[in-house]
Amino acid sequence: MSDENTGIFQEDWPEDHRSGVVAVIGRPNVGKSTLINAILGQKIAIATPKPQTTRRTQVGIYTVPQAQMMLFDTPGLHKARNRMGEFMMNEAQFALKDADVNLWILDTSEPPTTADTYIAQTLKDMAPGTPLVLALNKIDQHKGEDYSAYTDLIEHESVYRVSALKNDGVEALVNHLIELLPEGPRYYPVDQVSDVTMRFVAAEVIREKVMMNTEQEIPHAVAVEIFDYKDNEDRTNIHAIIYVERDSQKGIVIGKGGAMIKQIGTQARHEIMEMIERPVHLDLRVKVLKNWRSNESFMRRVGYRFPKKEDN
Ligand SMILES: Nc1nc2c(ncn2[C@@H]2O[C@H](COP(=O)(O)OP(=O)(O)OP(=O)(O)O)[C@@H](O)[C@H]2O)c(=O)[nH]1
Ligand SMILES: [Mg+2]
Repeated sequence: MSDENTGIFQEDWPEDHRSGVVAVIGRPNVGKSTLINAILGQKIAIATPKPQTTRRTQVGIYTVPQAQMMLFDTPGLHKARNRMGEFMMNEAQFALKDADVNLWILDTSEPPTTADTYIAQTLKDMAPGTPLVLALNKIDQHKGEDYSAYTDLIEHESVYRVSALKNDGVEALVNHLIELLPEGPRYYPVDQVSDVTMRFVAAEVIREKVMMNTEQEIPHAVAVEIFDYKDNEDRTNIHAIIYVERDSQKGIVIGKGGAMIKQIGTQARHEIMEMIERPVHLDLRVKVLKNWRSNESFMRRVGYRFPKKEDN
C-alpha cells in the first residue's frame, strides 16, 4: 500500500530496515552491469565485451525483508571526446557524489590503468566522506594471488573478490553493502527491479544486439529510438529506428542482402519476447544522422538528457 503523501510503500518491514543508494562505478568494460544483473538474478542492464556499453545511469532495485538497495549502474568513467561522452561522465559523477556507498569495480584480468588512477582521484575529490567498497572483479581470469596493485589505489572501507560472470563471491559483497546502508524505509514495491520502462529496455536490447554483431567504431555510433511500442491483444508491436553516423555504417548494419539487420532483429526479438513473455513483432529501420553524438537535441530525444543546471 502506498502512502500518498510520501510515496513510501508502507508494509511490514522491520524497525531497523535499511535502504539507500550504492553507486556502482569503474572504468568501461570492468563488469558493472554484469554484476548488477548477477545481484538481481535477472538481466535489467545490457552488457557487452565492448567498452562504453552503458550510457545512462539505470537503477537496479534489490529488495530483501530487511533492506532495499538502489544500485546505480553508471557509464564507465573515461575521457569524453564528444557531447555524448560528456553526458556519460556527468551521469557517473552525479551518481557517485550523492550515494550512501560507492562500489568501485576493478577488472583484475589486467593490471590497473591510468584511468583507474584518475578514478581514485575523482573519488577522493568528489566523495571523500562516502564509504568506499572495492569489488575486484573477473577473479576467474586473474593470474596469481596478489591483488595489492588494485587495493593500493585508494583507501577503502572493505574489499571483496568476485566474479560477476560466474556469480562467485557476490552474496558476501551484497550482505556487506546492506550493512553499510543507513536505516530507512522501502521506497519501491517489492517486485520492482528497475526504474526504467520496458520501452527503454527494448531499445537497449536492440542496441546490445547491434553492438554484439559489429566492430570498431559502429558500437559507439549507434543509437536506438523506439518509434512505436504497442501492446495489442495477441502480441506487442515494436517499431524501432537504429541510428548510425555514416552511410558506410548503415551498409554494415544492414549487411549483404539485409542479412545483418535480420540477425540483429531475430536476436533482439527473441530476447524481448522472453522478457515480456508474449509474442513480439519487431520492425527495424536504419537511418544515418551525421555526428549525432554532438547533437544535443537528438540525444535528448533518445533519452540522453543532461540534468538541469540546478539539479547538478
Ligand atoms: N571473465 C569474466 N568476464 C566478465 C566478468 N564480469 C563481466 N565480464 C565481462 O566483461 C564484459 C563487460 O561487462 P559489462 O558488464 O558490460 O561491463 P560494464 O562495466 O558495465 O561496461 P560499460 O557499461 O561499458 O562501462 C562483458 O563481456 C562481460 O561478460 C567476470 O567476472 N569474469
Ligand atoms: Mg555497463
